[in-house]
Parts: sequence; structure tokens; C-alpha cells
Amino acid sequence: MESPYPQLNWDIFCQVIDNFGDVGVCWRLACNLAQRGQTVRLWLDDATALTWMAPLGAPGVTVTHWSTPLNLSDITPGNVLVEAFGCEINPEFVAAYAYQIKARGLKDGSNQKCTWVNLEYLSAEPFVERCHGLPSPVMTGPGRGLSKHFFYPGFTTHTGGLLREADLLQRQTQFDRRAWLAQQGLHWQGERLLSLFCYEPAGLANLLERLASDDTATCLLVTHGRASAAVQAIVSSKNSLEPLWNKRNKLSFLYLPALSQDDFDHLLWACDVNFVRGEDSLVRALWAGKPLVWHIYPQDDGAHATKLNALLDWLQAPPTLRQFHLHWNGLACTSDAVASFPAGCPGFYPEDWQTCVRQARAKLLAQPTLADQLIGFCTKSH
Ligand code: TRH
Repeated sequence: MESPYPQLNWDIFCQVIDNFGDVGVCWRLACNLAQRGQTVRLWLDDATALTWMAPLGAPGVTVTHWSTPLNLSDITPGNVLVEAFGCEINPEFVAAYAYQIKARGLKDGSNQKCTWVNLEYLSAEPFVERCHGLPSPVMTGPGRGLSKHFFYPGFTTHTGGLLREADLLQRQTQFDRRAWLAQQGLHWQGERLLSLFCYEPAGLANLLERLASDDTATCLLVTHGRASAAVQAIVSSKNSLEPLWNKRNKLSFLYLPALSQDDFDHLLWACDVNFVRGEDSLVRALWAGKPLVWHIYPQDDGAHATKLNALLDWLQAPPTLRQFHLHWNGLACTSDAVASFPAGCPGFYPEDWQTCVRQARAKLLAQPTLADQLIGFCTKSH
């Protein structure tokens, strides 16, 4: 079948600063574009995380080492240049890109199209709608005279939207929870399942205590890295200071290896409640449609509190979910929040948390995806 999309060649530049989000978002963007018939070259200064995140690679996506200075022999810049999260592309590449635009213009008489995009961080704050799509003229350097455009992912129709694969819903429908859990070594007996992907959340110790003293058995599926280290530190301190804290073994742990992005989705689909962090995993938890708790990346200037509240506002989070988030993120000192989880739920989780995420997901599914919007943006003249 012929692709409904114009075919473009993309250069996405990504610098790995911290954690897995930079590479995670850019890899997912590259795959989303390639699924829509695009050819993508992903420039990464450190591709180590892709060995576990995407061990099989993806058709249509080439990963290229981003070195400084760049080796440009045999490289022709594509039609679209994406700089992710404010990274700075080497002037020699910009020069080659600008030269190409001019050469193309001379050949077919076309005007310069704005295909230089600055991909920004995800936020639900109101400024996103105001700034999405704005041009930023390049005043100096080899790109002088060109324009970049800000592209903001977001949660409303006036933003760039969210990454979502065309076959996501179909994959979700076909997912076999029990079989996937067995592959991870968990022979599930019906206990409550919680996934944990976080930094070192303020509310973690309280949550573990609460789950250990609950009548419903819980298995916590802990992701590798910081989440694992945070849980192990609390558990070993509790074991030595209060050896009976989990005496009925109501709380058990499954420490996971680093999963591929596909398996990370499976984890979220398999669990009853998902604790996620950062940017990409938040979006994946929304698509999973289960109750979720977000550990936002903490910033020194406290900007994360505003960002967290903006998301909770957009979600129309019920009071207990809001309170729990504040506690989890160290933005409220009350432990009532933890007491509210999972109290009052004879089953697995507070019902209004589930309703809230389900409604949010339905709203998002009705909006165009980020990849579709980006292709549309880059094919119209500005
Ligand atoms: O790793 P993060 O905390 O990244 C964050 C965010 O990007 C944030 O915007 C940035 O400011 C901050 O770092 C510095 O969380 P995030 O964004 O959810 O990215 C994690 C990626 O790792 C996501 O693509 C899912 C993937 N992942 C796996 O593929 N397998 C795994 O086992 C795990 C735990 C994660």
C-alpha cells in the first residue's frame, strides 16, 4: 500500500545528558517516523542504552555516532533537521545543510522550507500551547538567514501531541499478561502487581511499609538502576532495624533486568498500578491506561512542582491522586497520602484513579500523534 505520507530524510541530533529519557524519546521518535515511511538518521553521542532498549534496531532508522568534529565524508544532510532538547548541532553540519537548501532552491526554484526543528521537553504547562510552532530566526553562524521552529510535545490539540505507534492498540489487545509475567520468572498467583520506575522518591519507604501491612498481597516489579538501588537500600535498612516489618510476606519483589522499550510497555500493561518517572515512561503509562503515579525529575529551582501540578490539572486528578503525587515527590509532608493508597479498595486500587487515567487516555487517543503532526509541519511552508 502506498504511504499516505511524503517521504523525507531526517537527521535527528540527540545528546545524552542524564538518565534514559533523551535517548528513549529520540529513539521512539525515530521509530515512529520510520513506521510512517520516513528515513531517519539518529545522531547520538552515546548510544550505549540502545543495546538494551532497542537490541533489534528498527527498519528505516540508522544510528550514527555524533562525534566532534563531525566526520561528514559520505554524508549528505537530509530534508529535515531535528535538534532534540536544545542540543547544539556542529556548525559544519549546519553549513552543509544550509548549502543544500540553497542548491535545491536554485535547482527547482522552491522557497526555503522550514525543516529545522527544535524539539522541546514535554510539559502540560500553559506556555506550551503559546510557544508551539514559533519560529526562531538564526542570526549567526553558517545557518544565518534560516529559521528554526520550536516543536512542543503536549497533551492538547494546540500542541505537538504525543508519540504513539500506529499498531499500539492492536498490540495491547493481543498482550498475554500471564505469559509475559512467566517469561520474567513470575508465576502469578493473582497478587496485586505494581511496577516501579523512579529516582529516589520521598514517599517510597512509606509505600513499602503500607504495602507490607496490607491484607492484599503485592508484588513490586522493580526496574533496574536507580529504582532497584532505592528499594534495596530501604529494604536492607528495614530488615536490620525492624526485622518484622514484612513478617507476613505480603510484599514481595521482582527485580527486573534492563528491558527493551517493547518489554517496558509490556511491564506497564501487566501491572495494576504503574509508578513511572521522567517523560517517555509517563506517556507510556498513559497509553497503558492503568492508574499511574509520576515521579517528576527534580530540578534545583523547584520548577518541577509547577510542572507536576500542570499535569495533575490536565489529568483532572482526584484529590487522593493529587495528594499522593505531592507526597511521592516530596512536595507535601503528610503521610495521609500514603494511607490513601490503596486503602478503601477491596480490589486493587482506588477506582477514581483508574477512571481518571482511562478518561485521559481516551482524550489523547482522539488527538493526532506527534509523528503525524511533525511530518505535517515539515511538509508545509512556513
Ligand atoms: O530516564 P528518565 O528519567 O529520563 C528523564 C526525562 O527524559 C526528563 O525529561 C529529563 O529531563 C531527565 O531524564 C533528565 O525517564 P524517561 O523519560 O521515562 O525515559 C526512560 C526511557 O527508558 C523510556 O524510553 C523507557 C526506557 N526504559 C526501557 O526501555 N527499559 C527499561 O527497563 C526501563 C527502566 C526504561
